[in-house]
Amino acid sequence: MVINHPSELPKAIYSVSTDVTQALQLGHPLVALESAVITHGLPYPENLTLARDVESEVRANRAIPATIAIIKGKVKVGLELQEMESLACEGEARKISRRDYGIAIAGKMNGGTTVAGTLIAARQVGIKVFATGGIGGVHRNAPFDVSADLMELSQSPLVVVCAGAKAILDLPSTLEYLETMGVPVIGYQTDDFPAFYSTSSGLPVSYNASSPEQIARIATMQWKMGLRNAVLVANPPPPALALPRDVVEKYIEKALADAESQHITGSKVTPFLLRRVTELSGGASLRANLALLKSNARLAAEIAYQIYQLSIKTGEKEAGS
Ligand code: PSU
Ligand code: MN
Repeated sequence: MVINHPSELPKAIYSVSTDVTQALQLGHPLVALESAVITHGLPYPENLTLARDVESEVRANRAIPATIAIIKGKVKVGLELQEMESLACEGEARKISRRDYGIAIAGKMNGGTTVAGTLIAARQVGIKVFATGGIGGVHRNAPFDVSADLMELSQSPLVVVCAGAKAILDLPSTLEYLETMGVPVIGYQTDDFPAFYSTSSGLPVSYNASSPEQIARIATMQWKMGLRNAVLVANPPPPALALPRDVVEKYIEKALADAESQHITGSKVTPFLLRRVTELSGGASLRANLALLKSNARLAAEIAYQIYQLSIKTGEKEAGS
């Protein structure tokens, strides 16, 4: 399905808020935000505060936020406060990756969209930039547990800002997979792929970009060529709140052992590991998590604004030639 205008989206499935529709029509900067972090990634009430804070962060940096979720079987792009509240505290929302869309819409469910789920809706609506915390990836010691996030990144023409991937994953295999699928991993002012809580995983990125403008140029050139893969931007967590790699590794090893002894499988693995690492580390990991989500929202808004500026310049050039 190729949508040229928000009004062409099937109304039985999509509901796009007024300010997002307006920004889409005017080509103004927009930042998509995921909601699995609200439903499955963070505890209540931090999840609700965070959901509101990231939206404010986007607005403060000259872009319109578009949090995406499924509410009573509709794909909502741009949530009302009350919808955010029900996702944050009701605890019945489904985790929405690609395979879950039909099930959740037909069943009139509520759902929090993962990176994969958010990418699907964002690209259909025409949003170009997306901020998240950490992407899914290849799991350790389970080579067939590969997050659908990776596949979706290979077929979604968006800039996705993350803090790398958590070291609960097999990070070298995750980066290999991204390379195979043609997804460039751009470090923001770094040569190292960050590991979510830690500023570095010790693994190299594809390129070190120094500014939001440079990232906007890279993405714009890919789109001009007609390439459909994402540009993954890896923004290290704020150093003041980042945790040392060896400390995080101890929590992860314990969490992985607990998952195994409790026979946790499938889509429950990631939320279980996230929760367990949070418990084991106390408040420190939660503080790092919240800070990096806001920092990613800010960088995403800056990139969206630069993409908008470039589109104006290109438009002027084309009109004048
Ligand atoms: N990693 C995190 N925090 C998260 C997630 C991953 O550090 O909240 C969530 C994201 O929504 C991501 C999803 O898209 O988990 C991946 O789940 P799975 O591995 O089941 O594909
Ligand atoms: Mn999985």
